[in-house]
Amino acid sequence: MEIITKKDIEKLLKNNKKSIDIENRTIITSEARDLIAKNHIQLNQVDACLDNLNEGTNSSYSDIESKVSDLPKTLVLSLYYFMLKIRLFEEFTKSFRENEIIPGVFVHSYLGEEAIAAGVCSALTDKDYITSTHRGHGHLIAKGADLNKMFAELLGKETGYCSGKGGSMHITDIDIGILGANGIVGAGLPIACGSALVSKFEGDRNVTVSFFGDGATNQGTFGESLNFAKIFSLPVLFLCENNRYAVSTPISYGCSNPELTRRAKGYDIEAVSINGDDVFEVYNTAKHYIDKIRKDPHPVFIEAKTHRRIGHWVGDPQKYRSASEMSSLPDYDPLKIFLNKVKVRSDIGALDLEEINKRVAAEVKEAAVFAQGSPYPPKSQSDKEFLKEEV
Ligand SMILES: Cc1ncc(C[n+]2csc(CCOP(=O)(O)OP(=O)(O)O)c2C)c(N)n1
Ligand SMILES: [Mg+2]
Repeated sequence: MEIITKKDIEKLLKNNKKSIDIENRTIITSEARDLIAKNHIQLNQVDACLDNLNEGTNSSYSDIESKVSDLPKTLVLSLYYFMLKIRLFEEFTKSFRENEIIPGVFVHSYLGEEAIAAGVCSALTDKDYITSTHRGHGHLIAKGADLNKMFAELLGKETGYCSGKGGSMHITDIDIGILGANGIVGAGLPIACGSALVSKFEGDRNVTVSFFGDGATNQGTFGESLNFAKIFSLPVLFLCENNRYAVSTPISYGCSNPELTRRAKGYDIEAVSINGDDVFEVYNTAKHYIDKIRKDPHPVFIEAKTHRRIGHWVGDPQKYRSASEMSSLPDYDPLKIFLNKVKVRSDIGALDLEEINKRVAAEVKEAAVFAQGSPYPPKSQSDKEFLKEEV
């Protein structure tokens, strides 16, 4: 995807150009649009972006697992819908950050990890809870967060989740069970225990999922939370997204033993390791354990092995990753894996997927436009809303 900014238009004007030939996968910033209108520059139709996902699906994933066949069509399409929604949101986010439309420094992208959030959250009800991380956009979208408010928050706009004052890592929506993204690595685990403790006391049968990374398993909160959850038999699913890096530190260096399930088993907690790039494997495993936890409260640990598609943050030059590792990343693309596996479903055709492509592209684009068109919070409010009650 490409974004046309004010700077691009200024460059065109300098070269006396009066027309822009752009593909319809391009979006234009509002400042650039103003300049275009003022200078009567001609341009063709603008539309939302959509990666050509059908190209080059990887043959190493052609082994079709029967569990794809067992799921209802609406569920399969919904898994695709959420993965694609996360993908497009993150493509826009990446471009917005690269073009400094998103202020600040750190935007942590969920690109490449879409199958985990989509698969796990599709096994939850609206009343279940999640705790998220610094890399939280995918979790929030899959749990039903409002895209308009999310984009607006990222852009620092008044209409955002925190009136534009919290940014990417502070998005919370208690009404739909989102107990917060979190900039502090490992901070979600004890919050999840607190939430699960309430469910246990109240007997409400709700389940809390705590998402966290491989790096977070080195934090003290990891051991404390797993021990606490075990001794009180809390209804909590610890969902470790193992993308094999904590910033630039590989798991082989940062973790005493990279077999992370052993850490959970040390607390006598049932633990499994799965392919986190395969949304069917994620959904089926998560559903199995979430149903069990709901019936009989107890903690479970799932390690979902995955691949971080870009840097730790948007703009990270990733000098610590080899060329061969970088070139292998498209092989693990969860959307391509999905499209390859879904071919066995004779009841799901190109038209079904195309309809979702269009719907998602429209929703994401609309949210991006909403955020760009929203005002910044007024200066007079800059020190407000940080505390629940004014002191
Ligand atoms: C308590 C704490 N220590 C350090 C950091 C800086 N930091 C931000 S993200 C990160 C790496 C986290 O790695 P991981 O848990 O594997 O998550 P990933 O970024 O791979 O999704 C670190 C060290 C932080 N935010 N909080
Ligand atoms: Mg990691």
